[in-house]
Amino acid sequence: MKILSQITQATQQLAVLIDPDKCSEERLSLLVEYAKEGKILFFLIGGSLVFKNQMKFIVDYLKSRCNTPVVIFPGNPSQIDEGADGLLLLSLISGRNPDLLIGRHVEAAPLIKQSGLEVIPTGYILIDGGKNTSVSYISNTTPIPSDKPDIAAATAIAGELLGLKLIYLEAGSGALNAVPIPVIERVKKSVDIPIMVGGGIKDAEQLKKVFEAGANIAVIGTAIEQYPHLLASLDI
Ligand code: 1GP
Repeated sequence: MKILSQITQATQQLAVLIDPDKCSEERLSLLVEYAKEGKILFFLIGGSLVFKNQMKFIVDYLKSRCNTPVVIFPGNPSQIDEGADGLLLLSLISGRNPDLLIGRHVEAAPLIKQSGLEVIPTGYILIDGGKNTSVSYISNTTPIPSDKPDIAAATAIAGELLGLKLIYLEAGSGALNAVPIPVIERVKKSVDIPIMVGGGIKDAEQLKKVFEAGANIAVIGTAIEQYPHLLASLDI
């Protein structure tokens, strides 16, 4: 089944974000075991800043050991790896940086078109997570204030009307605060496309609240990076 169809049908499913610079073979092998147990809907690989040349190794490692889809979450076009299954084509619609609304897309479009990757057009919306994050700093954009669900909802509706297929509400990796529940609830009520929520989710209790607020998919990176067995305790 196509990844977007899986996302659209998903309720309360988990995507695990792998930062290619912070990934060991030991950790990957644990993630593969949890993926085989059905705990992970798909892997996301990438990040705002990636310095080590490990993308291909990680993609090949996962693809050769389990059937869980591998989706590129590109911080820049150099992170696109043809061996993966899909790609989030991110439009940073909470920001006003033209490069991240259309510029990078133009640069990468021919490569993406010929890659054979399943492209998932995604409205990427940054929500203030209580501290400045890499994604906000590197993208040179200001997140939406966390107490402004109306702005988040209007932004998500605009993304849906523009034809995007997925909304990703992002507090930023390692955020102090996850995306607030009222923001998730408001966005969920406002659009008919699926919603993915990530940044700062640290435990099972928080994850449950994010799901109850309406997230189809939750993304966890840092907490699982620090303690992969967290996956065992999650009710998914
Ligand atoms: C970042 O939303 C993801 O893009 C995951 O964030 O690392 O805080 O889990 P964390």
